Amino acid sequence: MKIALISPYADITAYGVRCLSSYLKSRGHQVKLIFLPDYRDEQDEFLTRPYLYTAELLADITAHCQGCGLIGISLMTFCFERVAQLSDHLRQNLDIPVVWGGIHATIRPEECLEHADFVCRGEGEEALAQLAHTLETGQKPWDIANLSYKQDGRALHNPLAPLVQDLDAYPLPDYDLEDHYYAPMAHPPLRRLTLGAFQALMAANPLSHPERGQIIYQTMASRGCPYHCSYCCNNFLRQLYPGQKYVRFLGVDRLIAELRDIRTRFPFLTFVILSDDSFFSAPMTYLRQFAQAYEQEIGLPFRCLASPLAVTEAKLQLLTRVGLRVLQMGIQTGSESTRRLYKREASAAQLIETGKLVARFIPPLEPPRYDIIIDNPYESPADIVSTVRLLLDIPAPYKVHAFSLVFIPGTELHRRAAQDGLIEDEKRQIYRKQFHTPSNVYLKILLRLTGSRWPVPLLRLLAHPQLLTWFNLPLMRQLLNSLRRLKVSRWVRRQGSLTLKEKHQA
Ligand code: B12
Ligand code: SF4
Repeated sequence: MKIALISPYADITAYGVRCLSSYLKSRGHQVKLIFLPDYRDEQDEFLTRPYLYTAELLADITAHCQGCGLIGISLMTFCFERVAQLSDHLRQNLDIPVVWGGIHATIRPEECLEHADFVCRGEGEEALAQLAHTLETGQKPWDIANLSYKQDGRALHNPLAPLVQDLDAYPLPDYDLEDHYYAPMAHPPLRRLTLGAFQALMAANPLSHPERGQIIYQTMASRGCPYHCSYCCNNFLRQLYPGQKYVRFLGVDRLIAELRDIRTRFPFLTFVILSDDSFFSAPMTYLRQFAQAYEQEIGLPFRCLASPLAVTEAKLQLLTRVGLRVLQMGIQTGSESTRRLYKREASAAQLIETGKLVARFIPPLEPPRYDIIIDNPYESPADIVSTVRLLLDIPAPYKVHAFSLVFIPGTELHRRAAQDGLIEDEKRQIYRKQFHTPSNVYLKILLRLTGSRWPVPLLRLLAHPQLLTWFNLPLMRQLLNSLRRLKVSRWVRRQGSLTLKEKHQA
């Protein structure tokens, strides 16, 4: 059967969608991949209204899906509104079943069934292949594990299949480029993803630095996370699989085979990002094997994520020796009560010790990236000050990424916030919320300065609760936000011009 798979994500990595595509191909199906990359979706204008596709783009996607036997769409929560629009349009204009999958479909299948014929919960390789097979052979798909659908207006949810433990059984993610299409900045018409267009789009990824000769390849060595932070999707997902091994790593040989394949296909990709939830949580034996093979066969600089409790000197030594250059680590808060709320296990003292340890590896490590969560309505100015103070106890340089807290549906924190009456309008507060749009811009700037060369005593003064409150007053907020918007629109224009350049190359 021919299946169209659509990715609404801002970047064309769409790892999960590519995994599905190659699996379907390995089961004898044909796949057309459609990417709708557009970094504008993170702009403030979409806080008050949904990001939707133009009528021309909808018509073009519909034309591309003609002749397929099944259409699959992937989504995270923040793309719900545009995916619903696209799916409704496809179902109105084509007589082809539409199936949704991805994290939001897993969390809220009933809501998704308002706009889709089928919903896949959890990992989708097997369910999607079986769905395609049953539809192709005229059988009924009612018994397929992980699938939800409606009968007589009632949503039915089939049981979940156990998690696949042997990830090596899956083929490499689909980077064939054949039958791959994209709409730059979500502008029609869809074009073929030529090698030149692929290169330009990868270079336009905010994590790439083409000016430094760094164009990224992003992938994952594992699925799952050993932690269960109350605001994170893993908190929801691991409850779906009680008693099962939740964190699973690819074999080193399989991971290296993928990277080798990518190097051969795309020699212009010069920097690897392992976006596993916590690559550092891999056992030392695994990391040793990885380091040896990576050094011998790949040798590119790389970036990965670590949970503070998983960082050890031995792991840092090993990985920096073979190319680890950027380490991203969640610090999230310096406040003891927020730490308990988040169910984060590392204490403030452990975070500072880990920060000091990491600092000893700069260079070859670049200044590490520390993630912090801000805009938490449960936090007092004193909690916020303790976060700034904790950061100031870690030796500079480092870069702070401040993310605005979103109550992701399905998580413990979402339940708590709903009970506490903090959620009035989910679309506005959650679905359209921009993780990068801080309500407290002063705090965001202050956090950025912590890892810089600014004198620590001055930053301690600037982190006074009174100042934090004062700069958070509506008028100050408006002023600071206008300045921030100027910066964001410059950035978006830059992405736009890169994509235009790519048009010429294509
Ligand atoms: C890598 C990653 C990214 C990358 C790349 C994302 C991409 N486009 O591929 C980057 C860094 C760009 C990114 C960005 C964001 N991310 Co992100 N990201 C991840 C991460 C770590 C891995 C995703 C992944 O590849 N997983 C592995 C694959 C195999 O799983 P999968 O994608 O879920 O796909 C499987 C199933 O879901 C299913 N499936 C998926 N699609 C479909 C479609 C069909 C038809 C079917 C049948 C099945 C199916 O089958 C797949 C294979 O088994 C996840 C956390 C996680 N561990 O999953 C967060 C995660 C998806 N991100 C999240 C968020 C919030 C974001 C941001 C919004 C954050 C931000 N702005 O700061 C942005 C969005 C950017 C944008 N505008 O697109 C949240 C989503 C929460 C939610 N409910 O929506 C997650 C779950 C993190 C978390 N722990 O909470 N992300
Ligand atoms: S460590 Fe990160 S990925 Fe893992 S559960 Fe916590 S927030 Fe989620």
